Amino acid sequence: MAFAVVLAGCNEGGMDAPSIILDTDMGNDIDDALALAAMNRYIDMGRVKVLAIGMSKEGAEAAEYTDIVQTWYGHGDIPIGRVSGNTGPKTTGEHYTHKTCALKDETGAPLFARTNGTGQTPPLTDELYRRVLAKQKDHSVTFVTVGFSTNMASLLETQADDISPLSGKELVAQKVKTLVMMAGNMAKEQGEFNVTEDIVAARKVFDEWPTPIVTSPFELGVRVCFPHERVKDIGERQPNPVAEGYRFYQGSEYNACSWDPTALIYAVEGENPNYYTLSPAGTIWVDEAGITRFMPPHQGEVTLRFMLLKLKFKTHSKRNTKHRYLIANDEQVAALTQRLVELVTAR
Ligand SMILES: [Ca+2]
Repeated sequence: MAFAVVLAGCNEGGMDAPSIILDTDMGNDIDDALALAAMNRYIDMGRVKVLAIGMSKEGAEAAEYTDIVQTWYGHGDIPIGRVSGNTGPKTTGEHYTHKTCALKDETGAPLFARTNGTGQTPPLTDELYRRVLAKQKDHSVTFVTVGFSTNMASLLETQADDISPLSGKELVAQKVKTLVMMAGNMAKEQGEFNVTEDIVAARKVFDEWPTPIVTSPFELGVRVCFPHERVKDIGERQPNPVAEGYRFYQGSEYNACSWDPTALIYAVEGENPNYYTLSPAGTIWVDEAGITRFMPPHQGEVTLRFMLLKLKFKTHSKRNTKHRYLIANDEQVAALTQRLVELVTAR
């Protein structure tokens, strides 16, 4: 079985399958569910190993809906964590997750199976992430966060315990290879949802996270739109919780902007020039209003914009210069959209 999985990965990508932790605000936008569907396809292809899935959204339905999707795709064994930290966003309420979880079959029983059952309380991501990270090889884990920075900021704050003698920051520095985020807007000085919902956490992560960071910014995902006419192709068996959630979210005529899957595709497939180009390495930081700015490496030419950025930048003492972001032209956006559709409608 392991041999077959390795072969499947080689056949398609010829690269080692990365180990990832997915952190999601499942339930706010439907693109988290599309990312989950794509992730499950990658698992089946042997392209990725998923260690844990954490919620950055409050409310029981985020984890319950994720459990339903994972169970449907045959990967309900991946541990799920609930939001940690006390600066998190208060974005509870009735969402597509709630409606999908409540669906019943003709006998009145829940329409979708759960692995973890209803009413169970998942562990906090602080504990789950520490436990998972402590068991991994050094510099082997890719964090993929497609929601708020809440859980990553909280993890950095954790202290040595019976799980690991390392602090959260030390554990991340030792075990994590890269943090891939859907966060920020690099094209305009405009707040982006994942950042503005928890500015304190986003500032902390961009300032203190000790590994390289690659972010897929707003202006990329807004151009990668899942075509609504393909929703019917999600899942070979009906009903499918991603398709049901999609219809509950904005109706069946909506072409879903797919910010989150772009980050996931990068995390799994790496630097694929068919889909995107990476910016040079520099420093991304977040101001008090949640605006993200990129400080490019100094390459000799001192422009007025560079000088202004440097003045603002001086107020920041932490200087991780290994931040990059994804850029895509129209051809790359078309290829990325096609890839997303292939992944989400594959079974
Ligand atoms: Ca999201």
